Amino acid sequence: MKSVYSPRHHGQSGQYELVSGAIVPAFEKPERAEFIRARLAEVALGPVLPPETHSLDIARKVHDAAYLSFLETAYDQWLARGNTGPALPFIWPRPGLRSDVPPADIEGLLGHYSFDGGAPFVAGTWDAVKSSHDVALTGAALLARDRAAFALCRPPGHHAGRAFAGGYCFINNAAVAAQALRDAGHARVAVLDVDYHHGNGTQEIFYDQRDVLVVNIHADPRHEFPYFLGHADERGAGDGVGANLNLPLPLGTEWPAWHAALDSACTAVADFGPTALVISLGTDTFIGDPISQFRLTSAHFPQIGARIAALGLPTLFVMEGGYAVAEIGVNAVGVLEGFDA
Ligand code: Q9C
Ligand code: ZN
Repeated sequence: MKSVYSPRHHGQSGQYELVSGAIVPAFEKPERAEFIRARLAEVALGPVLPPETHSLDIARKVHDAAYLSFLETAYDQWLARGNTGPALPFIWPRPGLRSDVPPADIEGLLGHYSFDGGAPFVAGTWDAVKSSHDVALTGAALLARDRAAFALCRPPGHHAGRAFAGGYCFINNAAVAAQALRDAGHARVAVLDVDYHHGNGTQEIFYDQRDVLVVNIHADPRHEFPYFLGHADERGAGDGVGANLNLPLPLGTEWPAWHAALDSACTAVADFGPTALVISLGTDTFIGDPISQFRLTSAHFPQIGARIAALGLPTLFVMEGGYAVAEIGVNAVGVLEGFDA
């Protein structure tokens, strides 16, 4: 299997985040992608290609144009205001406040275009975000000839919605890839999200569409981030009713229950009848993950790949979360090896 990788991901670095009331070093850090790249080489999975530069035309179909412009200019606006360091929001327009009038000041705009404080901007953020988007689109294009490909995206994307960042995500790389596959002629595309956290952004983007099935296996949002989306009763809206499936699982979930959910998810994908599949690949389901509470071991990840391969679909793997850095390469590449086996 070919992979796509860009060193420009390093632009998103040097961050801190707020966890349980304390400022701690960011979990979403450059080493993540480097450990995966090293493991790709170690097992000789296949060629690692640089991304082609793509326009934002496809991204504009899944994100608001004004939001994309905000992402591109946010850090310059932060500096122009006289601020320094990472740009982070501190106020959000929850119901009861006005969200229909975008603020003119970057301090307000950060809250307008985010749902948490987990997507910080630094000088290299836009370049990294754009490269991650290019990695996803280059991976999607490989499916014209190849059975599968791996987009080593960083920063991740599945928490980013049509007009909001959050949860370490800015552009929704998996959604952009799914849209590219639609545009390339696939009448129905499925997105299967196996990251520990619910992919609220991907769900929101495609919620009222019947041409893109979105299936999530994730920690029950009553107990885990992103808390405010990802319940089992969210089945899609309008034309999209029936084209969204959430399989929330309790904290502490081990392989047998997780694998049963994967089997249900794969049955739903097969029943939908897609001609292409995008996997939002998070390895934060791993027992050693520092911010997550499922209990998969490294031996389980190849079995995930094997079950996905049994669907027999052209498949693009898009990297999402996974914060046990020392094991992220073995776990993520393990899924790909299991698929290829
Ligand atoms: N107590 C992805 O996996 N912060 N995003 C959690 C921990 C948000 C995860 C704080 C986690 C976002 C792509
Ligand atoms: Zn995650």
